[in-house]
Amino acid sequence: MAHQWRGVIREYADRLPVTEATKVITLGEGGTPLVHARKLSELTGSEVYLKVEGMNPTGSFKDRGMTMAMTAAVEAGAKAVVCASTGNTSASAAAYATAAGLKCAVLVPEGKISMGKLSQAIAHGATLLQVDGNFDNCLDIARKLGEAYPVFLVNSVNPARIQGQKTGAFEVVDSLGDAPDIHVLPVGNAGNISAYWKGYKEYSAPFETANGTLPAVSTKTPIMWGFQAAGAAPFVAGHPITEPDTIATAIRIGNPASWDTAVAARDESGGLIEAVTDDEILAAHRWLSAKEGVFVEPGSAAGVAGLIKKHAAGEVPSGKTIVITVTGHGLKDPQWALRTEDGSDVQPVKVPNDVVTVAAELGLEEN
Ligand code: AN7
Repeated sequence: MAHQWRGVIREYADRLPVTEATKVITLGEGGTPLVHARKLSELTGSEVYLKVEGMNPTGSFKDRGMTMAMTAAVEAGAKAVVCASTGNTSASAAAYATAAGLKCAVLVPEGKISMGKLSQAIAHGATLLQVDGNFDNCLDIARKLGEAYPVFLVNSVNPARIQGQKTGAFEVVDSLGDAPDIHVLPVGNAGNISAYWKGYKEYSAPFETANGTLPAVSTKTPIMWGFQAAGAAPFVAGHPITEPDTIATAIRIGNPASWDTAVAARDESGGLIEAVTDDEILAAHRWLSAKEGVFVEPGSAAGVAGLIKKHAAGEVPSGKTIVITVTGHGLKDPQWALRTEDGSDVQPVKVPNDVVTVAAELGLEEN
């Protein structure tokens, strides 16, 4: 029977801090495809799947957390919300604030967010301020606004965000029938790795709800592998970075808010958080679009870059199930697709309005 996906809160209500009386703010997020990655599976000898989070309403995984954060904002009687963002959080906050009928202010680092994300925040009517500073500076200001002014903070330091984002792990288990052996994802502010780990842990044990105890859904939890951009890799350095730098603007973050929970995810799962270079990120970005048919933004390719790098080092086991979250859509930041490996831009071939010339250009012979 046809089933219309109802968004992550209604689909997973018994595992989220909501009640039947909660007024749910949703745009139908979640229920994203888990795509078998044929070429990555061939490469590694494991079954590799991509959790394609670009299929969310605003084109990134942030919508899973934003439905919860905006629902909580409405429940708290907020009139306005604020967030700091490298782009995707602002796009999501702006859309969900519109759905909730709330005012939205977003703080973004000047010149360092993609055109697609900027357009989304503007299109949804957010007040967008470009701060003369990086994401970490923006988050400092947003936190202070949330504390001392009448605005509700919807960054992932708000626990409602992590609650919503943990549903990504639930969906993976629901699709595969059990948890994967390894879960790979990019790490920026570190909310998502924390959220997935929370979700996997909750699904692998009995879970107490208001209506009784739910049985465990999975038999195990995965090993968590996180990858940061080399120029913005505080977890690899072991301390915050004051001048983070990478072409992957989504994860250009030097002082992750969810530090302790990300370290716990890494260590409790027996996993790792390592770095990949911008060149490795762009190569993985190309791999996904040219070999798998999945178009992501550069930051989203960091997990895939990490898997390819670990494979080259002989550190990816075969015969396992591996899931990689690709976090945001390629149309967010499309100009990277037009960049060739030597750094020049692809120029489309121009042809006259004539079938014989077009056929010749395509190398076709008449049958
Ligand atoms: C595509 O939008 O931090 O480690 O302000 O947009 O949970 O922060 C975005 C982060 C990965 C990193 N991939 O996730 C923001 C923001 C994409 C992202 C991350 C982000 P976290």
